[in-house]
Amino acid sequence: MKIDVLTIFPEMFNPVTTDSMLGRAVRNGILDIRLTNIRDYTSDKHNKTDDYTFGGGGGMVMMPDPIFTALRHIGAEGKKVLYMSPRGKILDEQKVRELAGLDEFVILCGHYEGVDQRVLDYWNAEEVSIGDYVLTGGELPAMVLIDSVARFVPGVLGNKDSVTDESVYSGLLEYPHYTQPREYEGLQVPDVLLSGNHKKIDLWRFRESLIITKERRPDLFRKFIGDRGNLSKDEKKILDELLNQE
Ligand code: 4FV
Repeated sequence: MKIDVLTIFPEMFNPVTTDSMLGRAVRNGILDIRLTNIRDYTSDKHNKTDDYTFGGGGGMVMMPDPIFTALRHIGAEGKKVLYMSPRGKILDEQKVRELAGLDEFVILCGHYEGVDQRVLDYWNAEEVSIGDYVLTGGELPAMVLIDSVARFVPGVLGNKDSVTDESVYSGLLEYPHYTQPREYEGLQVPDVLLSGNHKKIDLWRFRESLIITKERRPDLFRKFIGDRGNLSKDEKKILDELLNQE
């Protein structure tokens, strides 16, 4: 998978392109993350990328020319161009899977008040948000998006990890995890996890996910209840017990 990133701070992406699983995927050629510094495509001696917003009200806006020039230089015509923005649809599993199915796409990272609207209109940029808050730049949101999408690219995750096992992608929040030692400062690991009884372990995990989801994300819980079609008899029993506690 090839991901082009347009940014004025390419060095921010060093951890993503060199460390951890993503860094290994880049070294192995599974991921090709290409960074383009918008500032390299400015036309003035001060490498100006932004100017005051028309209409007043303060704030700076990234000018169209350097971005248009950079997009043309990387051959963005005909490719999906994403713009990281609080105005966008919140990144979710559906969008992550959609992007993971592409051979390549482009991410534009804004700063200040954002980019000139003509960039978004002309390049038919799709605005994507990572949450309802405002950051200083689009780089961190871009890294979040790259990380979430890359996990679906074959070979990026180690054999021990599986993207399809993630509870959040099953509609529930993740159950609690424990590891060595079995006892730590008097704190125990739940016995069921040490029992070797995988059916009991799976049901324990399912119940824990239900409880956590019901408490923290009632929206997801309601949606899960509505879609309970493919639950096993035992799972349905656990869910009914939880619902009867209300
Ligand atoms: C953002 C978000 C975000 C707003 C102005 C970059 C900043 C600056 N991007 N999800 N929340 N972007 O705050 O994606 O252009």
